[in-house]
Amino acid sequence: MRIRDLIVTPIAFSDPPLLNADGVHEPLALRTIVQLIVEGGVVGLGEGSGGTEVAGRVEQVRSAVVGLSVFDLNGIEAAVNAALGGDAGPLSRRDRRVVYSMLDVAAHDAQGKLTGLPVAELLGGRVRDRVPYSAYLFYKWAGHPRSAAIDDVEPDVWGEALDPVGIVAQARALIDRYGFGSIKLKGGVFPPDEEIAAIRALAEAFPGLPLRIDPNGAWTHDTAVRVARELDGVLEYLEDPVLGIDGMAAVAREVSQPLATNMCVVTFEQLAEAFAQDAVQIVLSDHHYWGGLRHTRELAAICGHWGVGVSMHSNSHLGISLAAMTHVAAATPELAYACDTHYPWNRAEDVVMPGAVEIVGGAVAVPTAPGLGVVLDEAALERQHRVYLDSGRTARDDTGYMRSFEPTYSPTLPRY
Ligand code: GKR
Ligand code: MG
Repeated sequence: MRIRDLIVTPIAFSDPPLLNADGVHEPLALRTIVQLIVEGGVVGLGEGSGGTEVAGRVEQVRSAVVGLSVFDLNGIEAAVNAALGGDAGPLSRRDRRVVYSMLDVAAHDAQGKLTGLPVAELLGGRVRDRVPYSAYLFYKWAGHPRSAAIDDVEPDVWGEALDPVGIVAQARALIDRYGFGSIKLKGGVFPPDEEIAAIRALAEAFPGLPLRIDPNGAWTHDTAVRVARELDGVLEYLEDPVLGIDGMAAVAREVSQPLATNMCVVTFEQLAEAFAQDAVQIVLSDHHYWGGLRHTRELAAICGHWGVGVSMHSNSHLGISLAAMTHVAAATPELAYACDTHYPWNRAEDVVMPGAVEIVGGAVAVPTAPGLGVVLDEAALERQHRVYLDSGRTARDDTGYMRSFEPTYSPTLPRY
């Protein structure tokens, strides 16, 4: 079953003003949707990082993959690597994996449609029928500003969350709607004592629910150790309190709760050093940059062999990615934590037909239809592509957007 064509569609969709250590989310998030057309008419779907540069890189590999068997993942990966210049070329392995991952997902979707099997079965078989996700909380403004005045906002449905009361209200809204059974707070925004207070307020409001905080490396060593000690016994894990493998290892030596990362370990090449230093106790997998679904399984297996836990990272995404995350999570025995997902923040402008991947009772039921189990909404894809074109946006820039309201804003880390 040969690949006949590859269609690459950059899209943009609404995103609320979510605050993080880099700044604030812009009104539009960017993604790339790929369609792998296989002889006989089967179409495999993939979704990955957005922006002009990434979409261009996927375009660049089209002629290299056309003609290959959609079952030949090794061949497709080698072709992608070669078309992007390999190790001698301008792109890092991680950047090349970002491109390959979209094709890997699309190839798995096509393979499933051709064989009548859900992707989870192609990945070794499901070990769970429902994949739990966590409520992903963000400090946020009441809405995107209408002008350069930060308080002149167009209010959104979520409301403001700038203190413990707002964060608890946001958690309540997400849990009421989706039934989440664990909570992650994106931190690194306010002075750590305010974020400790938010975690304590969540612990009080939702007793027994596992809690995590992720400041994306915004803290110094001393701050990280202090926060970890103050929240000892309160957190399920502490995610990226500081930057770098050495920094994480130094914190890990002084605190008792597990440290997790999606920042200092993002490639296979970094695993040996991180494990040797016992810098992280949990790696957040993410098929979008670990090189697709098969390599995510390999990552989990390596972690399992080394006694390191596995969780799952997320960025702004839509339903094709949620389906792919759900299938690989279902087929990953080592995964022992609820996965992250931004989906509740972005789902209103999805490009797949509704209903296939819904978060109910805090989990997504693993689709049983062949492939990923989602159906492309072609009109929606065209609509969101038009939004992308009309926006003139080319890349995510949380810092630049923040600076349009606070010109002196500095993203330099550590901040606290
Ligand atoms: O969307 O603001 C965000 C997140 O901070 C995202 O960019 C991170 O990659 O969610 C991510 C994380 O866990 O670090
Ligand atoms: Mg993180």
